[in-house]
Amino acid sequence: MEINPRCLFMILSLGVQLSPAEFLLRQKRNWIIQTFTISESYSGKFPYYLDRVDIDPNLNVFEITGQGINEEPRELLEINKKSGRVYVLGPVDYEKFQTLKLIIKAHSKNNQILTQVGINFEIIDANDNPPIFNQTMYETTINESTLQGTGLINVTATDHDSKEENKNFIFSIDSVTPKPDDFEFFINEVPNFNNGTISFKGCLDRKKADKYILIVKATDLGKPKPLSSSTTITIYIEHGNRHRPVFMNQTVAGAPDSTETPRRPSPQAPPPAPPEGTPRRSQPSQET
Ligand SMILES: *[C@@H]1O[C@H](CO)[C@@H](O)[C@H](O)[C@H]1NC(C)=O
Ligand SMILES: *[C@@H]1O[C@H](CO)[C@@H](O)[C@H](O)[C@H]1NC(C)=O
Ligand SMILES: *[C@@H]1O[C@H](CO)[C@@H](O)[C@H](O)[C@H]1NC(C)=O
Ligand SMILES: *[C@@H]1O[C@H](CO)[C@@H](O)[C@H](O)[C@H]1NC(C)=O
Ligand SMILES: *[C@@H]1O[C@H](CO)[C@@H](O)[C@H](O)[C@H]1NC(C)=O
Ligand SMILES: [Ca+2]
Ligand SMILES: [Ca+2]
Repeated sequence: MEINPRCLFMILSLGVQLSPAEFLLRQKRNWIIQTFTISESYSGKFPYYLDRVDIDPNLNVFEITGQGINEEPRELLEINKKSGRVYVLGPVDYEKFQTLKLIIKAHSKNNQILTQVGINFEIIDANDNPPIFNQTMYETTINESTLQGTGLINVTATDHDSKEENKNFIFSIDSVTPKPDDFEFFINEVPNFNNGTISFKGCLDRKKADKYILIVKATDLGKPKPLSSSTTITIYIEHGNRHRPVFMNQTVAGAPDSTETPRRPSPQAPPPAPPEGTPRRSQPSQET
């Protein structure tokens, strides 16, 4: 929210002028902008001493208002009206607040001239968000005859930090199970608009494994400590040239079980090995 200092000053002047006793009160426009910085990354104890506001010794501060005090983020700051000492009472999130604007109102001790001082607190971004995948797991089914270099599946991650180095990240493949023999998976390391594409080099052979489980990591470039998160990608390999599977005795007691959706998108696909813990509902066709 932008506060126009002139408007505030006018509102204040009107309020003061309503009192006849203070009719002769003169207002002085005195905008001294002092700026402090607060690091989002502070991880020590609260409250902590931050800095001092230079309060003119001829002034009597009677009110300090604004963000961090009586506006969101409330009760973040405490400023001593006499000493000007500023204490930070809790953590602040740069992703929510980048600058806090406060107003200090004071009367001069001798002639009651009203003074307003604006002070700003700038929040410094820290790397406090890891890049997060848009799904905790992904799966896809690919044909055994898929050519190397083909994009198999896309993943997306986003990092909510603000500074470039805190929000930029790279993808990497942490592990592949089982370990592939004569081929390898890869992912584009520099994400294209936060998207990564999994591909492979070499030759797929379903006889060696009919599925691979990849742990893919997104790691940001934040300092001093990069943050990361992972996701699981399951890639089922299917035969390129098999017959349509025959499903036998799939329905119990008449009506088809509508909650039991097939795992594979392709109707040509042979049935997958059932995942652990689920009852086997169909049998694969006999190989000849
Ligand atoms: C991945 O994204 C690219 C670019 O948007 C798209 O062309 C491609 O079809 C996608 N691949 C898969 C497997 O979804
Ligand atoms: C996550 O990202 C992938 C790849 O960009 C996309 O295909 C998928 O629909 C997204 N999922 C969600 C839940 O947004
Ligand atoms: C890649 O990222 C851009 C921007 O975030 C998005 O608009 C696009 O849909 C994404 N593409 C894929 C394939 O996920
Ligand atoms: C797999 O490949 C075979 C033969 O090359 C083709 O007939 C079939 O449609 C493919 N299946 C998928 C899901 O792409
Ligand atoms: C299917 O189930 C019926 C009744 O339970 C049984 O008689 C039949 O032999 C089964 N068929 C196959 C191919 O398993
Ligand atoms: Ca941050
Ligand atoms: Ca980050």
